[in-house]
Amino acid sequence: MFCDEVTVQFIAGRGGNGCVSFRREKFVPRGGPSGGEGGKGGSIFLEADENINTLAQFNTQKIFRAESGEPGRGKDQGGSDAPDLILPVPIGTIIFDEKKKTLLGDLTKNGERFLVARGGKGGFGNAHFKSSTRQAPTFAEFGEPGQERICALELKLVADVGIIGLPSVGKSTLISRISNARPKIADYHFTTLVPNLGLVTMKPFGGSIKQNFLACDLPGLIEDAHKGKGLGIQFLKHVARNRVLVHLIDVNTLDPVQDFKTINAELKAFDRALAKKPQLVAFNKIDTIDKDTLQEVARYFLKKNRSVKKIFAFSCVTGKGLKELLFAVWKLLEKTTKKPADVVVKPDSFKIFRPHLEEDPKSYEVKLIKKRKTNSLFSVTGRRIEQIVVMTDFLNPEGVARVYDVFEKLSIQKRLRSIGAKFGDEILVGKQTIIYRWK
Ligand SMILES: Nc1nc2c(ncn2[C@@H]2O[C@H](COP(=O)(O)OP(=O)(O)OP(=O)(O)O)[C@@H](O)[C@H]2O)c(=O)[nH]1
Ligand SMILES: [Mg+2]
Repeated sequence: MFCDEVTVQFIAGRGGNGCVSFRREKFVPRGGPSGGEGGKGGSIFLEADENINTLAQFNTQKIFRAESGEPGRGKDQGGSDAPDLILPVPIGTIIFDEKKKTLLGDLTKNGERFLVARGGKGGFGNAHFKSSTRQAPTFAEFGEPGQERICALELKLVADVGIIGLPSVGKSTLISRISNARPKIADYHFTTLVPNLGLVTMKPFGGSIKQNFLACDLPGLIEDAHKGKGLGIQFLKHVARNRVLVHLIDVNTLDPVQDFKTINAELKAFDRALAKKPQLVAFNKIDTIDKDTLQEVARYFLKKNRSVKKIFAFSCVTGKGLKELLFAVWKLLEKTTKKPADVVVKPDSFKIFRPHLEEDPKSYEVKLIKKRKTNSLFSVTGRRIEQIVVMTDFLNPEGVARVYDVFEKLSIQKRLRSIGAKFGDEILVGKQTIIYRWK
């Protein structure tokens, strides 16, 4: 089943808790702290995979979870990290936030990855907190919860060439003649219900082995498709990424000029940019008419459409004219981008989107939320400080003391004071409230 829009929830793995333990060895009366660090929780990545062409797997499963990291152990042993969960998606998958307002990522090359949910950091064991002033810490951190995120995924197929036209003009027949795609072909309208991708190789048509491109056969359009007629225009979004369009017209049609106009009007109604894409116009099924009639139809068509400089003519049945069409497509492709379509992308040039790395983990913001006579409410937001707080065991006084230390070290206390915080005020960090204890 083809599917090009889904909403999915991703829950990354929690970090393992840090461990509190002390060395117990024979003849060593007071061994030091030896609690190890918890392992990292698994992150969730989406990875563009050329062998997949639909988001249908996300129709049946809506929530994905990665595993949690192992807790730390005594004798300074760290827990192991949980494996990342890598979910293959089709090339051309676009990732939005839940409300579809912010574009988060766009996977356009095979192997490219997007981090949808970051695994939690493992908690430090008590061994980590040993210092000259704190020789026997009895606290450890909890593991950080994994990031949770709901994303809307949308697929826009990334084909070089889109084949468009009215129903039954032979779009599917053409792609099956020139590529490895084998869509359903039949002599009734709307045979094709979803787009089909095919890799066109020009070698059988006298081209070189390097000359190949991706083509996309789209469901037929009819007049008022943009108002929902026929299969509607929901698939036209896939055309947005085509570099070139091949516009097919059945040579037996009553009025090729009108057919051409109808399709172009639908493109324009959907998105003006689509109507401006370079188009090659071609008559199909020329095996069904004689040469003179073809010439006459072509002349009439060109006269009525001055903007069309050349009209191609071919037959999927006899193969006549296909070579010429393909070479023209290739030439146009070369002209429409700097890169020829056969450039192979090296694996190390793949982008990995990690939006969180762009923010400085140590930066934070302080704000006055509610001014009250006795205890005003402030907030501190920032990746690192929120992480420390969420990983703290607030039932352990030593753990709490460490949070206050961090407030001083990162000058959060001073910044809060500068905006009016006083002894006894409340400070919200994530979901945790901390009392401002400085006089
Ligand atoms: N004689 C002849 N018939 C053709 C040619 N190309 C396609 N056909 C026939 O035209 C009919 C429609 O072909 P399809 O490829 O299914 O048309 P389509 O444009 O994909 O149609 P939709 O998917 O419904 O939009 C089929 O019966 C094909 O066999 C051709 O070059 N010559
Ligand atoms: Mg079809």
